[in-house]
Amino acid sequence: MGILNVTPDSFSDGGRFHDRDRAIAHGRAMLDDGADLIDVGGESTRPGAAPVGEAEELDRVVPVIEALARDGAIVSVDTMKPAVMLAAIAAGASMVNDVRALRGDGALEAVAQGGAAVCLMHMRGTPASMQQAPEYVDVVADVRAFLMARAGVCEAAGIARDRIALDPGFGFGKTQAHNLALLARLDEIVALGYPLLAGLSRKSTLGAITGRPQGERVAASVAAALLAVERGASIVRVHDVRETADALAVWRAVNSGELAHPLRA
Ligand code: 9MG
Repeated sequence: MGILNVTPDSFSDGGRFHDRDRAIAHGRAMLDDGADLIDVGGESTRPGAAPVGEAEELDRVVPVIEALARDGAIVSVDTMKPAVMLAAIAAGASMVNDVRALRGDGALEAVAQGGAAVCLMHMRGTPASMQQAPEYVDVVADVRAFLMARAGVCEAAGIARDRIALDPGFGFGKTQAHNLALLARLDEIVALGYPLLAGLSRKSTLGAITGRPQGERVAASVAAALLAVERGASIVRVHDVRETADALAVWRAVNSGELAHPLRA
C-alpha cells in the first residue's frame, strides 16, 4: 500500500490544481513501482497537525481518488469523517482506512452502507493526546482485544468478515518499547484470522533505533516492512514502494523458490 498524502506540506507549490496533478502523478508512480493499492489521505493524523474541515478534505481527496480509480487502481481512503468515506466510495475507493476504527459518530453506518472494505486501526486516545504517557498491561494482548472487539462490532453492523482488515497502529499511543513488542509479536494479532495491515514507514521508532531523521529512514522502513510480512502481515503501508517491493520480491523468491524475473545462467 503506497501512502499518498494530499496535504499542503506534501505537494504544495501554491497552486491547487497543480498540487492535485502532482498527487495523481505520485500515485501513478507508486503503482508503477509495484504498489497494489494506494491510500489517499487529506488530513494528517500526526500529533499536533491542524484539523481539516470536511469540505476541504473532500476537495483534496475526491478528485485524486476519481483519477486513480479511473486508471483501474485499487484505492483506499484514509479518513475519520463519514461524509468523506461515503464520497470517496462513490468516487471509486474500495477501502476505508480509519485510524479510529469506525468509533466516530456515523462512521460504522457509512462503511456498512457504502459497501467498502475497512481497515480498523488501534489508537489510544486521539491524534492530539495519544502520546501522553501511554500505558498498557500487555500491549499486544490489549491491542488484540481491542481489534477483536471492533471487528465484532463491525460484523454485527453488517460489514462482512472478509471486508475487514486489522492494524495495531504503530506509533499511535505507544512508546518505542510498545511498538517493538507489537512488531515482535505481530503473529499473535495475525492469529485472529483477519488480514493484517502494518504501518511503520519512516516512523519515529525507526528514528530512535537508527538515530536518523525521517527522510533517511528508507532502509529501516524496508527492514520493518519485511519483518512485519514475515510475521504474517498481508499489507504494508509504505512511502518507499520501489525499495519495499524489491525487498519483498527477494523474500518471496526465497520462500517460494521461484524467481519473478528468472536470470539467465
Ligand atoms: C493514516 N495512517 C498513518 N499511519 C498509519 C498506520 O500505521 N496504519 C494505518 N492504517 N493508517 C495510518
